[in-house]
Amino acid sequence: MFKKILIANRGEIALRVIRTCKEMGISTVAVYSTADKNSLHVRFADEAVCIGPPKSSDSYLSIPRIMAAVEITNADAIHPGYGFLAENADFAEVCKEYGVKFIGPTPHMISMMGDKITAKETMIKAGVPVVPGSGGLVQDAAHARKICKDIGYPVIMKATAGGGGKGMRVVWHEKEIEDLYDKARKEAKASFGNDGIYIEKFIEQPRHIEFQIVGDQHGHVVHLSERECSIQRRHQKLFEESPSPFMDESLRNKMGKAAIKAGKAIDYEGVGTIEFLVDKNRNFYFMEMNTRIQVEHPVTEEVIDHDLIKEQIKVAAGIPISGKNYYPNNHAMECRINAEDPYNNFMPSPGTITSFHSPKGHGVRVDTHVYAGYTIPPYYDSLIAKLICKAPTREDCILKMQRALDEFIVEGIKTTIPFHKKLMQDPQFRKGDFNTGFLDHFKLED
Ligand code: MV4
Repeated sequence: MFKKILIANRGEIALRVIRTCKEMGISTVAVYSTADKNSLHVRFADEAVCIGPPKSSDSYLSIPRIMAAVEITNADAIHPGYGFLAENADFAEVCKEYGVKFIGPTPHMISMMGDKITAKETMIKAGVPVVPGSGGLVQDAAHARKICKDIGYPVIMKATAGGGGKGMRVVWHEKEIEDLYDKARKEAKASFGNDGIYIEKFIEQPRHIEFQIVGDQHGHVVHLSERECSIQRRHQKLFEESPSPFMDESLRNKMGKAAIKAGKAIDYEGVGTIEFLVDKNRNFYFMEMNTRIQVEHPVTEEVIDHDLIKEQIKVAAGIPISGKNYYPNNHAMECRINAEDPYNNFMPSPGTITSFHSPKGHGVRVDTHVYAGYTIPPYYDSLIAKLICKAPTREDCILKMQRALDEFIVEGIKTTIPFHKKLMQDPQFRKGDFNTGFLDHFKLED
């Protein structure tokens, strides 16, 4: 087992990893930018190294600075958390060359799944259902026109280097092709330095349902059931739950089998997520694979009663997993509490938290790095807390979440708490009747 893990991240996930390391008897090293010198991850780690100024590119995204921190502290493994360098194949490669274990998959697995065309090709070969499409790069506008005609409108253009919504264009009519192909390419080039585009049939009003998987170094891949993540705004998830209200035993078995196939196709090592689009007729399609621990992992932890960070560290150390799948034993939900103003287009609201009281009681969990007096720096993402509730049924879970949201006091900044209170009261939401288009028509005020 590792003796010392360096956490190449900040905020709640850095704290989350430190907690599990402590419970496993592993020493911890925090790294931090000057903007984070008063952060709890710095305080609770056994050692802390300042790695640079606030700008991410000069601190949390700087591979040389992080490797320098590894060098001076003698850490034998790195946990990347999510975001920053978590899905950077070059970073995983540097770790390898350096002889420090990157807690996650190999550089090859990261780069294969990072390129969305390669990911889709891999899944087609493995027999995982994917959205019908171009099956490779679009050569030019004339080629795009032919593909669209073959697939049938509407179609969606996506960046092969993308993911998470950037550079996507939905095409409803032939006359839009030239213009939207050009826009998609330019946006992809500007965002990812790669203008490769592919085309798929556009699935209307799908649900986003993802499967958590774990693979070990001995060829076992299992699934830990699904999370429903359809409540998103501009590709930012705001709320997740498990089980999905849309799920039934037959669909879970089919999707679970497909998720395991996807993991086995690349001999996956680590925790990962297989994202699916699911249409109203319960057809499901592989969309992307995330090769990291995700923000919403606590939802799965609560429904299956296992520590996913511990699983990650164990498989990275070469310990085999049990080989069996896990199924939800209860219902769990996560509300993302962001420092954003839900009444004003979710505008970021950094600043000093003047008072903070987090909800408590049975079945209530709050993962956060903030406290009264803490100043949220403007340089990083706006997630300040994750409120996770669990209960025997979805109905009970909603009631518990409402109670917990009512107890949550955050003063001095704007937060997404009012949004979640309204969401919990929505009749369609309460029925479980929603899809990825839900927030397009959601009104906070009236
Ligand atoms: C799609 C789609 C419909 N059809 N692909 C959005 C994020 C990126 N990962 C892929 N996305 C979508 N891809 C096809 N072929 C609809 C979306 C989509 C979406 C997906 C998941 C969650 C929220 C979404 C919101 C808008 C569009």
